[in-house]
Amino acid sequence: MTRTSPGCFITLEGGEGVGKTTNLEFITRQLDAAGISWLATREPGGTPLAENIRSLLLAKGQETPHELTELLLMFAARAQHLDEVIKPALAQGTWVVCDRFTDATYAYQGGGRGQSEATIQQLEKLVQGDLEPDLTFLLDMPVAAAAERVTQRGEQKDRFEQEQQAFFQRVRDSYLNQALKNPLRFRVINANQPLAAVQQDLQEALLPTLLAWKSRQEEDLP
Ligand code: Z5A
Repeated sequence: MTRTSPGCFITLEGGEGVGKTTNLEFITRQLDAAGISWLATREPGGTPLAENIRSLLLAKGQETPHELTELLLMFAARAQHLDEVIKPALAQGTWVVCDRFTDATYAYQGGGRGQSEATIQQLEKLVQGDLEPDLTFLLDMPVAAAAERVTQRGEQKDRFEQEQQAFFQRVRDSYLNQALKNPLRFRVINANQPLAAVQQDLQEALLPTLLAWKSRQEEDLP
């Protein structure tokens, strides 16, 4: 009997402007080269309903969401995204590469806004059960240098991007703390170097997961 190995769930994390979007494309090119089927997605978002929630969250509207409202909307979008996209893809053996996931909630709503870790953990358990990424790349760089990249990009800033440097410093500290607590899942990548060097580091960090998955797949062959 042939079994399909479940796909691998990879997330990219980091503060604004650290290069998540740029490097997500790089990772999917590596997966193509390895002959692996993949799906790229993002949070908040990834389904029509969750993308609508994203618009509500990022808009600089007349009514600023209460901090708990913001937290609940993040998990509401995530619940939809998991059921509609992430879980079905993983079950079929497709790799899912996601631009941000729950570590962003701990960093932004926890570290940034001050929501308690216990509250976030409760929602995480409710929405995800035991599901968590297999591998998380934390693209890390000083807050001021990342802000400079965002400014140079020249796009209008969304509601989060308008926050002050102190907010983003708390976000960065929270991410680094999470990486320290979860060394098996996190790979911290120095994002404050030329793109080619960042991508060299990413490629090396991805390789063991790729090889392990391939060998599991070979074991599953009839
Ligand atoms: N959020 C939250 O609060 N809670 C949650 O649970 C989740 C999210 C899931 C939207 O996320 C907001 O949602 C986010 C947190 C919140 N707000 N913030 N801040 P997002 O991921 O869509 O937004 P973002 O972080 O602002 O993404 P971004 O601005 O698109 O940045 P990026 O994807 O990390 O960077 P990039 O677009 O790939 O690169 C930025 C620029 O730098 C670009 O011009 C690149 O060409 C350039 N770049 C990239 N790498 C390099 C290197 N190595 N050298 C030089 N230049 C580079």
